[in-house]
Parts: sequence; structure tokens; C-alpha cells
Amino acid sequence: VGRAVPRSIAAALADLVGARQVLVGEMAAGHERDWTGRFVGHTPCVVRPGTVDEVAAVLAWCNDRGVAVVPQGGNTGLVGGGVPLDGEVVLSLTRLDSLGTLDHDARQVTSGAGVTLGRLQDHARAGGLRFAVDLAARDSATVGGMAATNAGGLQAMAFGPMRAQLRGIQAVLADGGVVDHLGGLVKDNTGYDLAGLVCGSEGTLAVVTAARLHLEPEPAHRVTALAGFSSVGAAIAAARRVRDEAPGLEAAELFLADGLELVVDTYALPRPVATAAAYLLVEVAGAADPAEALAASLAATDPVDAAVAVGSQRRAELWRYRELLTDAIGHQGVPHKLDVSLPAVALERFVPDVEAAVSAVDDTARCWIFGHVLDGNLHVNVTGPAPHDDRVDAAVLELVAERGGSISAEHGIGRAKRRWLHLARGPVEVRAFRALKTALDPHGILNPGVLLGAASSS
Ligand code: 2HG
Ligand code: ZN
Repeated sequence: VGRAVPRSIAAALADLVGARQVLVGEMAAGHERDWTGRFVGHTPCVVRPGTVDEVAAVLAWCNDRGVAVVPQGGNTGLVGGGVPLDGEVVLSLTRLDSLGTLDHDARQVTSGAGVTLGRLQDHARAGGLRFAVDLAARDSATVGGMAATNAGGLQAMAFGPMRAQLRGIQAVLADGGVVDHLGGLVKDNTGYDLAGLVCGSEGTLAVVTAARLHLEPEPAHRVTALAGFSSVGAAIAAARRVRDEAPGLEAAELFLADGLELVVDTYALPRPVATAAAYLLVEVAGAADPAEALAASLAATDPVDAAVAVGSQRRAELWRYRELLTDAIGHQGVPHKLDVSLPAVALERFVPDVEAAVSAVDDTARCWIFGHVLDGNLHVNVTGPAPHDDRVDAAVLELVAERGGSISAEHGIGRAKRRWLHLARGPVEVRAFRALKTALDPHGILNPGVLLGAASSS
């Protein structure tokens, strides 16, 4: 795909989906770069099919001509996996936004790829149910993108990531063939688990057009607490204690003193608790009121200070200090996002060690560390280094591998971590990856730059 022929691609795709649904130039600009501004590409056009048949027609056309495609949902990804860095066509799925009626018997719903997480959550909640994946980008992130990347989020510790919610999938293969498996049978041992395979494939094996999703009952009670601790180790120990003692723990988020200060300063918010070295935000839910059990368990962890919130507004106020971190860090410069996980035994030590490893590479760099503590998942954000200077990325990911962790806990490999896939997956695994890729996408048109890259590169 080159800049020489953008008109012909756009014109041909317009014949398939209608001219209004093909964006070029300024109209395409927002689709060419990621949210952080670290990954900026260019595209001949953004094509926005409105039905699965149109998706199939677009892919068949591109497949026949070897035109590379980047599928895109809400464009909230953080590893450069959803933007056209090599001039690919952007295939936007946001118009596939139909949402089925709630199936209360099965506790399931069928959602189009373009439905935002927030809309799905509201839809489920209106029927007394809930979708058990939640993340701060809920108003932009879409079901299709979340399935394609196996998004994790704030409640993965309790309910698992996106893959654990998938009860079926509809997806279009590179040649335009449609895999339609949305029946939602819980027990269905009839061969390869294509939903599970496509989930987390980052748009390299098929394009998700709809998903059949598991729903949970909405608990009657929900309590959130934010506590400060004198050290990172004390906050981690507290999270584990609350998990063991307070039933119904659904989220446990760790962040550090500088992160809280940054949010307080950036948004002129009041300090929620007395200043401490590390903070833990926990949420418990259940049919019976869990407030007392949570308060007792937290008190036993000897926090510096703690605030407990019951009503939804007060709870949301506490969540702000965690959820605004990503945005606040974005105000400090273009961040390097290193989403990693560590074995439980290695977690506490990793925090000072990764800060030292980053400073050793670039003493002007700043680390912002927070994450989903009971998943062993830390978001190491680094500001300071230029977007293309990936020396800190290398230092952090090598340290993670040395400690037995994963170089991507929930954001995926995308473009950002392709170079380091070998730190996570052995040569035989990567050979199996390539065999799957070649079998399902022989012309290499589906998001060819991410995960494995072209066979000759990586
Ligand atoms: C979160 O947990 C997201 O808020 C984003 O995974 C993390 O901004 C980040 O690094
Ligand atoms: Zn996260």
C-alpha cells in the first residue's frame, strides 16, 4: 500500500460501503494516531462498513489485491496495534453497534463489535445484570477491540479478562469468509476454540464483528476503600490480606505517592487521605453488605489513613484518583507504556528495581507505577525519553523477563513490543504462531505489522 494510489483504494471501497463511509485526509487524521501520540501513521482511507457483509466485502477486495488492513475499534489501545503505521487501510468497526436483548436465562447478550463498553455496561445494568470487564476507557473502548486484544481491566482479578466472558464470536476471515458462532452454548466441545484464538490475536487472524458475552448478576452492595500505607510492601500485603479475609473482593489497585500527587495537582482535587508512600484502592461487592468485613480487614493492615465509600457518587470520587492517572501522565509528555506482570513473590522488589533500571538508562526519565496488584500487573509508565527512543523499554522488559514475568499483561504486543516477543515466547511457540497466521491469512493483509511482523522482520 503506498501513497501513490490512495484515490483508487478509497474509490473502490466506496463502491462497497458508500462514499460517506470512506474517510480521507483530515477526516481520517484521528484514526491515524494512537491516544498517547507515540504512534503516528498514515492511511489512504478509513473504511466504515455498517454490516458484517460489508466487512466481508471489504476484506475480500483487500485480500485479492494484497492491500493491508488495520482493524480499529475505539482506538484506545496503548501498543500501536490499531493505527496504520505502514500506510494500511483502517477498517473501523464502530458502525457495527447493535446490542441484543438481555438473555436472562442464559445470562448472556450478543453485542456488535462497535458497541462501547460503557453502553454494554448500561444495557446490562438496566436489566439487573452486569458485564464483568471494566476499564477507565469505557466510553470509547469497543467490544470488538476488547475481544481482539483480550482486554483485562479493573476486575480481571475476580472475573478474568475478556476471553473469560466470551461465549461465542462472529468474525470475518481475511478472504471474506464469515465465522458465525454466536449460539452461546456453555458446553460446546466440537473442535478448535476459534473465539478463544481470535481473542488476543490483535487483529492478525480475523476481524471480530460481534460477540456473545457472559453476564454476571449485579450485586446489591458495593463498597470502595482507599488506604495509604508506609511502603509498597505494606500496600501489597494489605491487598492480599483483604483478598483472604473480605469476601467479594473485585478490584485491588496500587498506586504510589507521586501518582496521587500528580492527579491531585493536574485536576485540582482534594487529597482523599493523608499522604503516604503507597495507596491501595479496593472494592468489594456482594448480596450481603460487605462494609464491616472490609473495614475490619483493612484496619488490621495498619494503614496510615483510609477512606471508605458506600454511595455510588462517593465511590466514583475515590476511583478518580486511580482512573485519572493515565490521563494525568499524558499531560507530562508522550509516555512509554510498559504493561507488565510479575510473579507474586517478585512484585515488591520489582518496584525499586525497575526505577533504578530506568534511571540507569536515562537519568532524566520519570517512572510512574501503578496497577492491578493482585494480578501482579504493573503499568510502568515512563515519561522523558523521545517516543522512538526505546532503550527504557528494553531495560524494563528485560528486567521483567529476568524476574519470570510477562512483557505484556493486558495491553498486547502490538508494534510497541514486537521486538521483545522472544522474551515471552520460545521459538517453537513463535513457529506455531506463524503457522496459524499463514493458514488464516495467507496474503498477510490483517494487521501485518503487529505481534509477529512480516516473516522477514521482527
Ligand atoms: C489501566 O489500568 C489501563 O488504567 C491503562 O490498563 C494503563 O495507562 C496505562 O498505562
Ligand atoms: Zn490496566
